[in-house]
Amino acid sequence: MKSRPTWTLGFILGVILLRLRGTLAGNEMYAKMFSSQQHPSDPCYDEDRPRRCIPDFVNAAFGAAVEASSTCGNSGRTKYCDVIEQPGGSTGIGPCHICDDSTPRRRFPASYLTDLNNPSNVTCWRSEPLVTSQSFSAPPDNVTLTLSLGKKYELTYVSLQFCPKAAKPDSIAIYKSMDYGKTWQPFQFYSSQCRRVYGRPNRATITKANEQEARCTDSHRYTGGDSLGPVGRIAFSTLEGRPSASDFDNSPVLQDWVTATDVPAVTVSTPTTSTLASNLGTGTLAHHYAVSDFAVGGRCKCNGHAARCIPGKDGELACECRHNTAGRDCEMCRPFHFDRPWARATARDANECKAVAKQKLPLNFLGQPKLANSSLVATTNMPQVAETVASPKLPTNSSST
Ligand SMILES: [Ca+2]
Repeated sequence: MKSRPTWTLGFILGVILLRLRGTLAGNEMYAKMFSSQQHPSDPCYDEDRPRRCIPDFVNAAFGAAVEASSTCGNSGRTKYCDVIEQPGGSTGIGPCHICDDSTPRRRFPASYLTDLNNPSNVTCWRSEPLVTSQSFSAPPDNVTLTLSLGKKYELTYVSLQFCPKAAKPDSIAIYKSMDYGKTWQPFQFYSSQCRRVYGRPNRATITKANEQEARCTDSHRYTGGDSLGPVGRIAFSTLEGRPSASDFDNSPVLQDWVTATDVPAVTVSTPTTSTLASNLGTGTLAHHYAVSDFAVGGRCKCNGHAARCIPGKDGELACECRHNTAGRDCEMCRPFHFDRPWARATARDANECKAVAKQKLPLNFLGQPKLANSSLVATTNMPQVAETVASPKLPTNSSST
């Protein structure tokens, strides 16, 4: 009890010191927050000079919504059977199981396509069992997986990892949309019969004249087995084999080519010679597809004018635009910043949008129309268009530049 007053005093002093430190740290953070846009820590500026900035490379599919045209167990208990690869490359039917969406361990929802891909706990989406006719002329039994990114991305690769003990599709088409699913363009085809299934030559050469053309390849057949082999992954590299890839900055065609908001993959089931041989007489073969990981590697598309994408006020992902640009993809100039036409930033030139002639601008809060050298000063006087930055922007540094 004797030491209590000392302890109390020490405690109070401690609290005061902590609060002081807290206030100092808070002020520092406050100051940093406001100056960050014109600070070297902003990747879009080198001191005060605008420079190209790009969001991090990510798996844009991670956690994204996928719509599957068919999911085993969605309409109640369904029997599906393992597909076993036999020596010689043919496939047979193994043990059968039940899928049922209302039972946790029997669920195989589309969300398993884009969840954490943990090799020690693989989760698979499964299609309903499909019946493949043993005739080349029969209509194909397609399954479509549509991945929605919710924002324009520039994609480097698209990959699908197939699960073991399920059929590996012989033909797969990957499409893309740049307008949130209104229109679709082919991105890549896989088939052992490119000409027959997709009407394209196998492994065509891409020239400068057709860089936006989807190729067809049978390369997935040669990963160790009859169809997809034991590895069971297809990976489409968007720029591989395209001549302008090395000069991407100056190729609007390829910049367009890699841009996507949605990526559907469509399997087309066509009987291969070996399944025909092993199933002669049975007429049909019931099988299902199973995919553990649908991944797309790329960057949120901001045209070199933002270092990250964040959810906007409407909850939709948008670029955090710099360089006086605006729009979800920083694809236009901010209002009153049309002194030069909008352009994508390159390694050499940030191509920032510039304020219109000074006399036409409203005065800033310092009462000065001095804006030409600052990319951010005008913000508080300007209407906010597609602005996603929540932090206020102060002109503290502008008068010294
Ligand atoms: Ca998974």
